[in-house]
Amino acid sequence: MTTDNDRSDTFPYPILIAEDSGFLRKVLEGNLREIGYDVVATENGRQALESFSGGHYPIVVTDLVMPEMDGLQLCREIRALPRDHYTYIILLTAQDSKESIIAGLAAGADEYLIKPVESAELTVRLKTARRILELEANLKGSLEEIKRLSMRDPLTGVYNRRYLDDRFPQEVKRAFRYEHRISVILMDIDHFKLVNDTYGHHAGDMVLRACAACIGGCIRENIDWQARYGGEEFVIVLPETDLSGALVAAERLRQQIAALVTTVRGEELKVTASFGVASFTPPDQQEDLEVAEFLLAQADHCLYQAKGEGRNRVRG
Ligand code: GH3
Ligand code: MG
Ligand code: MG
Ligand code: MG
Ligand code: MG
Repeated sequence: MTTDNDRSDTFPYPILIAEDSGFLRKVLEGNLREIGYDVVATENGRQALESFSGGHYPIVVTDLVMPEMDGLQLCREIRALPRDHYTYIILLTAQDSKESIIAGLAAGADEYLIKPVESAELTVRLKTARRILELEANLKGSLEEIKRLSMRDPLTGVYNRRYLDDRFPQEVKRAFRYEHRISVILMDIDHFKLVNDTYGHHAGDMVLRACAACIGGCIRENIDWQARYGGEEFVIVLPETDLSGALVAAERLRQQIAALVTTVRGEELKVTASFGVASFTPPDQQEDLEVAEFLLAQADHCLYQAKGEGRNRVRG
């Protein structure tokens, strides 16, 4: 007996079945449809594998003894395929020996059912399958969220140092390979300690947020990107940009930061920032895995110069 509650009209994917007996195939297909599942029916392992490779089938129900490719081989083939989602495989067979059960599970089946199987049992077995698939989907969602969070600076929402360390060398390598230019700007807020000391840490945080937003609004969308490098330091990466272009961008940024007003509890705060700029032009340099590090060091050196020469300026 099935009730409306057991019905599975919310499962969004068809179940892939492999069964060489035309009669049993029809019966199984009828049973599955009756309990609310869509079905794609195939006649042997080979056909099932073809369908599987071209579609999305989180649940497979397969016979064991079939011509061309049997259920054991189908299990092995599915398990060997690189997939980004789990496949729950149910072996459904008349072979009820212990050896056969062990062989089926060893080949990669999650469940071994002995024919004949009633709709009621099929219903609950499929619920087990869906619990596993749901668990996997939830875990994947959590992992994606963790990955997203691990790339971001929680205060400003921009990329963090970890992301920079990961992506910047890749971009530099790509620039080298394709003989593109790439530039980097290192920005450091001037006398930021004084902001904290005068207005408090919270006000400092607000200024950092405002600066990140200001940078975001100032750079080319989907081409340039920024990361929070340290406390009050930001790195801006400018692909396809030479030194003179990057100096222009840094100067524009300098002016916008200097014009930025952050209002905290009625107080209007203004800051300036200093900028170091470095650029990579392919023909001038030998291939060097440390180019990314070198560029950042060079930008840091220029930033130091900007600070030394009185701050609120760009040096490259
Ligand atoms: P300079 O012009 O030489 O760069 O001077 P500075 O005061 O900006 O530099 P310094 O390195 O002496 O101080 C940086 C300050 O940034 C000190 C630190 O407390 C503050 N800071 C770092 N991270 C944060 C943060 O997340 N929030 C706030 N409010 N302050 C931060
Ligand atoms: Mg068979
Ligand atoms: Mg600093
Ligand atoms: Mg500073
Ligand atoms: Mg300092």
